[in-house]
Formats: sequence, C-alpha cells, structure tokens
Amino acid sequence: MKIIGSYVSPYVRKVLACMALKGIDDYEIDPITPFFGGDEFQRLSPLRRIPILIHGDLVLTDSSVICAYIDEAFPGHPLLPAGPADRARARWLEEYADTRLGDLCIWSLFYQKVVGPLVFGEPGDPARVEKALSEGLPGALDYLEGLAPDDGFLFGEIGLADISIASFFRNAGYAGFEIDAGRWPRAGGLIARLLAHDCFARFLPFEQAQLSTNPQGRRQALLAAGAPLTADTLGTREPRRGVMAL
Ligand SMILES: N[C@@H](CCC(=O)N[C@@H](CS)C(=O)NCC(=O)O)C(=O)O
Repeated sequence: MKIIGSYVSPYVRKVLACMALKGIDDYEIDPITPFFGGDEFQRLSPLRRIPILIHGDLVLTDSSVICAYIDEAFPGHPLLPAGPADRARARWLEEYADTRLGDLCIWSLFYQKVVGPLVFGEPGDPARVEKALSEGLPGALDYLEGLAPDDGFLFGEIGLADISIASFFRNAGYAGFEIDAGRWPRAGGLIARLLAHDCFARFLPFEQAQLSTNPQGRRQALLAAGAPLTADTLGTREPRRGVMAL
C-alpha cells in the first residue's frame, strides 16, 4: 500500500492516524506537498490534492473516501461507532472538520502564515487570519465545547470523528494558534488527549523532519527519522497552483 502526501497535511495525518489505529503499518509514503506534484500526480489526483492511497490497482483520493475504504477493507479497531445514529453523527463531525476546520485552520491560518510565504513567496492575508482568530475559531470551539466529553473520546472509543477534528488543530498549532483551555476546557482537553495519543504522536518526528528541512534535505531527514519512504517520488522542483484555486 502506498500513501502520497506530506506528513504535515491534516488530511494525510487523518488517514495515517486511522491506519495506525487499525494496526495497518505495512505501507510506503511519498511525502510530497500537492503544489510540487508532477504530471503523474495530477493523473492520479485530478484535483491536485493529497492524500492519495494506492492499493494494488485501486487509486483513491480524498481522505474521507480513503478512511471509509480502510475501515471496510481491514479488520481491527472500527473507525465508526456502533448504531446508525452515532455513525451518522460521527460522519457529520468528519465532514465538519474537513470543511469548516479545514477552512479555518488550513486555508485561513496555515496557508496564510506558512504555505503561501514559503511555497509561493507571497505574503499571507492578515485580515483573513484575524477573522479566523477572532470569529471563526472561537465559534468552532464553542460548538466543539458542547460536544466534547470530560474524559475519553466523542463516542467512547477513539475513532474517525475524533481524529478528523484533532488533526486540524495540529496545523493550527504550527501556525501559532493555541486553544485557550480556560475558555474551552472540554474541547481543549479532548484535542490535547487526541494529539498525545499514539496514533498521532508516532508521526511527530516525521512532521518535525518535514518542517525543519528544505526540500533538498527533506528526504534524507525523513529517512533518518525512520519514515517508510517510497523509492520514487511524484514530486517535482517547480511549484504549481492547485486546480481548486483556479
Ligand atoms: N477533501 C479533501 C481535501 C484534501 C486537501 O485539501 N488537501 C490539501 C493539503 S492539506 C491539498 O491537497 N491542497 C492543495 C489544493 O487544494 O490545491 C480530502 O479530504 O482529502
């Protein structure tokens, strides 16, 4: 099995954490950022997005599709709770995370503060950052505060909904955002418990290797940290704009 996508992407992290939870560790990874994907990358991922999963002759894009596939195709820890109502609630929270938290933590914070300046040499949009910090994220955390338990996870056992939500806050942290635990004790506690869980924590050395190196030194740093890299990469040297931004 092969995963295409950077360890620093929240959507890739979500897939890797779900795989870790299910005990799937027999895979290789090509940890490219989507902007450096070449022609073959675009053939596999028509929206030029990561993650991609390749399993035999099956090629899947979109983290939700991939997580559903691995949950159905592999035994081990179920990613969804039991019962149709809770399963539907969990799927909604996955969707909420992928769209709203993605918009806030990735497009409004991480892209403005990290990706835009580093990849395209463009300054971020301070007004967008400010709106996310003063309105968007407080609103999202108010919502999560009403759902988060004092202990444990959203549906008892850790699962897809927990992982989907927490993954975005790792990137928000990389962009300098910290959850105010006094204002959102339950949501903050849940996200802290999740990000400390082994299914996320095991990838931190790879994320650090990715974040602390330039593209030239990255592969070596990841190999030194023990990342199971593919022999070949779909990455190129020149960045390209995403399809969805056009
Ligand atoms: N709905 C997709 C979203 C994936 C996504 O937006 N990934 C980002 C990386 S964090 C990406 O590839 N962005 C490039 C782009 O949109 O141009 C999923 O769940 O996999």
